[in-house]
Amino acid sequence: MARILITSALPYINGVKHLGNLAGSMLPADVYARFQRLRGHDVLYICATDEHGTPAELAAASSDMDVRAYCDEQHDIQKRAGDGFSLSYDYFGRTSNAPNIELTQHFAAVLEEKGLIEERVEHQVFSIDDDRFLPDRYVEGTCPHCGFERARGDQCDNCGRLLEPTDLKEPYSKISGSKNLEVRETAHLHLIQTKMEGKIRAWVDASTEWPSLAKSIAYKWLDEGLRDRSITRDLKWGVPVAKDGVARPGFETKVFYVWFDAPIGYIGATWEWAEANNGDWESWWRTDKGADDVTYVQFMGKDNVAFHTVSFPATILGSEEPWKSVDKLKAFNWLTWYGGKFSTSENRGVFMDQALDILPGDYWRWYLTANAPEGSDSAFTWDHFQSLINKDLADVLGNYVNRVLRFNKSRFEAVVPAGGEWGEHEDWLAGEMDARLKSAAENFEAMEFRKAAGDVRAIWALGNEYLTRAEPWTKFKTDPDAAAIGVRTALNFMTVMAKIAQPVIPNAAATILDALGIAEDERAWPQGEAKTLLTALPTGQSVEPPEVLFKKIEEADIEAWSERFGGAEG
Ligand code: B3M
Ligand code: ZN
Repeated sequence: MARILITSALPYINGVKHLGNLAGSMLPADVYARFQRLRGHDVLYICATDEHGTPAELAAASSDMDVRAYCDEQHDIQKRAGDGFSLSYDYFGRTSNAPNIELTQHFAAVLEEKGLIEERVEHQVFSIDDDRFLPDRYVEGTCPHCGFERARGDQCDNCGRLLEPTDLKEPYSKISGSKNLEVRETAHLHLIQTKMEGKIRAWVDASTEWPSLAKSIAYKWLDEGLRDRSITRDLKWGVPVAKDGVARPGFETKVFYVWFDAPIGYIGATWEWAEANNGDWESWWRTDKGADDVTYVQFMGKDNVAFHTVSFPATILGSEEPWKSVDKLKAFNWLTWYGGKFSTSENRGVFMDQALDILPGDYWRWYLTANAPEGSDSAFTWDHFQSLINKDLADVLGNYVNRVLRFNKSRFEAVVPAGGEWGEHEDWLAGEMDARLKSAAENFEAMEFRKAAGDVRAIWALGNEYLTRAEPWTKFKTDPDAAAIGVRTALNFMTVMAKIAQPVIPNAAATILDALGIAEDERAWPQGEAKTLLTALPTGQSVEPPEVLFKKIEEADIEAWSERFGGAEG
């Protein structure tokens, strides 16, 4: 039994995430966590809301709420959305909670001792009317590159370039609209990443188990050369720049930059988990306290990779303390909405809460896994969604389950029938199943989710092909024993079909396993001889058809949803 620590990028607090965010971090992390639990491993899956920084303050202000109250509310909303998608976090914490604050201040202190943090004077935009500095998104103005008039202080949404607030032309305050601004000098803490370059590169070189997307992004940043960066901001909401409860002189009105404390939040949330569950967080994070046998796996979208392969390692490695660092980093491209961006304001795309309004979580989980943006970006379209759901879930899986269980009920009194002998059709099924099962396990293990879903689908399809060969329907009248072995094998195979579906569609899989009378502790990933797996159900065990597993998506649904959320013409 291995110990596997899994984290997915922490969803930012300013509103419910869209399906693309789900597809590129939380969902694959969950699928992987479920798979590894089914394999019998000791898994800890940690996530949290990322709560600090200007976007949180601005979102709270525009809802007319105190920022803490806003974060409390949004945290609960995101927690509920995660539950609706059956995200099986062992803990869903918050970066604004006490453990993360303590850890962030600890790391800053240690890094400073090691000579990796320095105070440097910077030029910052100050608003005279608001009587405060305007970091990041608090200032907007004209982009110096493309002339876009509402560029934000940290980035231009039109040309995508990263900006400094002082780069903007005709700047104005996002708070009051005031143009009465000036540039003032103020001190900030800087993380001296340039001193860490060699160490980080050596660590990336040694990280042989990262999938290629993460690795290539890491090298791109290293090759461009690391830059020292400011890790504090003139804001109220965030981790105070203090040590042991005492504010650092000159930093009374400053906090740490959100990207400094957010990844530390993985550790903070594990600490929260430990407090709530009487667990030992250090045994997952400190290699001197038991974490040397932990495999740590991270999931995230490609825009977050630099922060996890350069900045966070600078914190962790720079401390020279025995912290666990990532072993496997799985990154994703974008899920697009018809090739473009998801956007609430332009009514393009489905957000997590809306998705659950129209269909249960399993439908989305299947689509987003089978269509994971792995090798390249992948586009969501309603037609594609409809066709995957109707074919894979309703026809191939759902229809098989229904046909077999209904036939068994009408002909064999809803119990696993005895009679008949294992023969050539069963040999055929066992052989095919064996090869596909191995491939499915390898692909889940390698975090190749599209391929893994393809194997799962191929195994489901074997069931239908077996029925065509064994023909229990036709044989029943002339040779009831031949029908019995056919149905019995089909039922046994159904247990396999459902067990391997558990990582991706846990609820539908549970419904099938319940119908087959499989106990909770007998639902592990199927391992061992194919023939043993296909003869495991005790004859005489009662098996009842479940309610319809998946309903088909109709043309009328597609029309209504395209209208509501945007579609081809959008
Ligand atoms: N909150 C993801 C984002 O909002 C960011 C991830 C943090 S992971 C430590 O883009
Ligand atoms: Zn621009």
